[in-house]
Amino acid sequence: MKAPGLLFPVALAGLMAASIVSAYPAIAPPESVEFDAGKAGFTIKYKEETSPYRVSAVFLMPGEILDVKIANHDMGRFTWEVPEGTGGSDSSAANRDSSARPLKSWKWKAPDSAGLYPLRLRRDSTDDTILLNAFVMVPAAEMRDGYLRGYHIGTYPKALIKGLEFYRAPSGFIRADANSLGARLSPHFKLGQFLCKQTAALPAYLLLKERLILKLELVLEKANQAGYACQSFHVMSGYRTPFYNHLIGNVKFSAHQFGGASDIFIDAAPEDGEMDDLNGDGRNDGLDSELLFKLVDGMSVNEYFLP
Ligand SMILES: [Ca+2]
Ligand SMILES: [Ca+2]
Repeated sequence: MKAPGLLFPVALAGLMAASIVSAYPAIAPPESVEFDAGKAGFTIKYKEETSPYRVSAVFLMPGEILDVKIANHDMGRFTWEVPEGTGGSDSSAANRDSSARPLKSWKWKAPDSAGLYPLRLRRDSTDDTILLNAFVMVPAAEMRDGYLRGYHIGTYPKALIKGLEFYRAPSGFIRADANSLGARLSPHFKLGQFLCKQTAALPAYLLLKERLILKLELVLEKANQAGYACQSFHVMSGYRTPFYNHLIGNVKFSAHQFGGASDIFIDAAPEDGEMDDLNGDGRNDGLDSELLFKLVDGMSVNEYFLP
């Protein structure tokens, strides 16, 4: 999971082991912005995910129908906002609030053209809002000889690895261009942090699983609770194209190639592109990544990913 020759990143992939976080050595954080987990006062469900975050992301194929539900009970009325001209006639009819009972679910049809479409769900009584950034992907069917619109991706296996759905060959890719690089996927992570490190001009294309971003937010919150003040992680390796993975000498298919893994470290004090000295021993090394690793390893995947 780790790229060779790099500084002890912590790999976050697949499922995390269950058990409870115990005590970790905490160092006094430098003067910094207080960490805000970025949660709205309600929780939404979409695809297989559950998110309480004021900014969330979903990746869709053109024409795909997105279902968004409020997970909580008795929250009153919500206002659902979609970009003008999107939604489709069917979905707008389904979303019309004509009954006395407040709506708890909405549908949105992804437009045919790839891009970023901000969807908003606002709780009328409190103005709490979740911005759900919907990324409509470019179909993988457009790939020719391992290239998608000039970007080198390589080839995915046709069969599922170990029979797992997680490793299904992608049906589409997220487009990252100058406008969407800075787009937020969650309160503390942006699309541009997950690009493959291969040298290429924009637009680039990538894969991400919604679940990975939610996990990263959870780990980030735990890290802050443990005393490691940071507003995001340094993502050393996010998405890897099969082409790049092969280039760096990794011949096996890994979760990185399916957008389901990232190698991370804390780089906040100082923010210098290198992992921080978390245990305060004057060195940035494996002992520091071990602290972060313990945090990830000790987390339960059930905390709120499951209903
Ligand atoms: Ca640093
Ligand atoms: Ca250290």
